Amino acid sequence: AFVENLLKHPSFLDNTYSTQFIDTTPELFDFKRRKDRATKILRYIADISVNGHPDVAGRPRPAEGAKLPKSPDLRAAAPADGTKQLLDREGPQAVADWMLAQKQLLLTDTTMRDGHQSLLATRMRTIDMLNVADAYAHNLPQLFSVECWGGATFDVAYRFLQECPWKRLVDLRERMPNVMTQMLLRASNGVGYTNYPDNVVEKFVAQAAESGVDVFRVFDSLNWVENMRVAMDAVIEANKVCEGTICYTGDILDADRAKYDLKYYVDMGKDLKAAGAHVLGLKDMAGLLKPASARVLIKALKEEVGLPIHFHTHDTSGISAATVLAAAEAGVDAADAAMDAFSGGTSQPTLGSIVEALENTDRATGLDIEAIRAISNYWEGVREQYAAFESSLKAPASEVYLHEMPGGQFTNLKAQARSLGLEERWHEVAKSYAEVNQMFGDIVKVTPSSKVVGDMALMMVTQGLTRAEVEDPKTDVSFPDSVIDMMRGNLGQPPGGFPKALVKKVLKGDKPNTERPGASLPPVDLEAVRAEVSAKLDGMEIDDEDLCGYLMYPKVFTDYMTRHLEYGPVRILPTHVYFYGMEHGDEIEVSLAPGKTLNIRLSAIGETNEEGEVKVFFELNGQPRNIRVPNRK
Ligand code: BTN
Ligand code: 3PY
Ligand code: ZN
Repeated sequence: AFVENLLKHPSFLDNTYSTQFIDTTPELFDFKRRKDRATKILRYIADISVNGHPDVAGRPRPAEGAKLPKSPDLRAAAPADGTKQLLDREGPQAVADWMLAQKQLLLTDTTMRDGHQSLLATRMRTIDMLNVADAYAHNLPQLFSVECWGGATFDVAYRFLQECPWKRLVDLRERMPNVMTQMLLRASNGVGYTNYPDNVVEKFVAQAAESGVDVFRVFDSLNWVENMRVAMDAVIEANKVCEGTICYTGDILDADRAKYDLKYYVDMGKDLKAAGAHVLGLKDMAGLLKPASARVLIKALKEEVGLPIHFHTHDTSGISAATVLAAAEAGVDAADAAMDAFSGGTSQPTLGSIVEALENTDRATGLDIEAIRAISNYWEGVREQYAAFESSLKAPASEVYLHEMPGGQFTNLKAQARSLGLEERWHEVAKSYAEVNQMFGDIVKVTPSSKVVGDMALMMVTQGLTRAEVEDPKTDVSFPDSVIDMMRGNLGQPPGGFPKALVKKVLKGDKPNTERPGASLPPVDLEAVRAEVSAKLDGMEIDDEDLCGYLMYPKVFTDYMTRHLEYGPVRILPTHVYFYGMEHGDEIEVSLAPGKTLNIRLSAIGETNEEGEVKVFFELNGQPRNIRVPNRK
């Protein structure tokens, strides 16, 4: 729909083609359209080559002469049937039953979602995923699932990568027809940071299911099952796998953290089962679950809940693989890991090493270790291209047990601290984060509640405020908006509620809402919103995927679309060109559609003229093309 409407867009109508001519000459239609998209892409390359990409300015570059990632060889003639066929033929309950009947530890590969979210600020582009998707389908058909969507990837795709997250999903689904795709869904917070109206959550889940998500890991950032039902019901309604998820915090073996004890987790597991979960997710977003605690927790959940259990953790501490192995011994059904080159640190434990560790045991995974190594080698080449987004965590750190920051937040918060001039005081920020958690009543910290704790911690360090001062009714404190919002109840309620005295101080006596936030949010008139977005974008047709993008992130979506009209489908560019442009003599081949390739050669970059513009000289499929772009340097 989008491409048709590009033709109605003023920037298209402005140029020399006659619309009359196109209308009456259908065979030329496709040619003009392609030519127009090619021009837009040349404009993007010209702009980046002259001005650089703002996101990588001043950041480390890929190593000189780094070899470009090469897709692994396919080790089978066709993708063998996998979990996707089981789901499509027999439904989500059959998947859950099948999981319980398996002896091997089932594995989910998180590289395409949490791996790069936790290591590279979520910046991995779709093209780098698609170039290895065939290898996953052909060479690793025994994977339980590939986590490749949701969490932070949704808004980062639009916001920073100038690509449509839905297109990513549809394309990956097509290239991996045999393995279930998996997404991370923040329950009523969708893939955003705020509670959406129920009908928005329902619409989003239905669309995600239709566009290609098979397994939905649904969690709530305060572990409030009440606030997970709308999302879970929508997944069940779509006949997809509903992984109702417990977020793990504290330590069940530590008597000082009795709020989150074994009984708490078992009760929550039972509640999630009663709410219709097919699979029980255990999401250890900060990597706090220790091996000894995992043995106890997994055993109890297996015995008392009875659902198959899917365990997710992070390696910030450096011992997460030990926890996965302990969980495997205790009978966990499935676990998450990242391909070796995207594992460790704030990411997941190492997939290849878990496979090796379980070889010749009764939990052996059945995955082909040579295939894993080849795929990891590919990812190694990909990671090099994103050197600009590497974080500064040089070694595992037991400090994670102090601050309890989620892996996905750690690098972000560190970057935020750096931008506030607090880089040297990072360990203070970490301490403050822990203190804020206690002040908030010891809550689960995961998007979006983790962001609230982070905002407060940064503010306290910046302003030199102590916990005692913040809590003292006589000291004036101007709280961050996110803190006020959470204390109002807009993210829901933690177990036991927020501390009353703090709520009173933050809300200056206003009464908080302790009901489920969605209960008081009026439904959105979806067709009215569709018309509104369309009007903002010159009458462009807005399909359901676009509508869902707008519903989650109105400004991010319209900004994306506006740039898309200017620069075209830049997702097809190789990553080094997307971030660094081209130099004279460089030549690339890109694919606009199957069988429609563009050969692009940059022949020269001219001088800046009096209007401050630079002429960039290209050859497009052998034909000279010049593009003028402003020099913004
Ligand atoms: C961004 O906006 O930060 C990411 C998308 C890329 C936008 C392109 S980069 C070249 C051109 N110059 C800009 O400032 N924006 C577009
Ligand atoms: C997210 O919500 O994006 C997370 O990764 C939480 O762990
Ligand atoms: Zn995670």
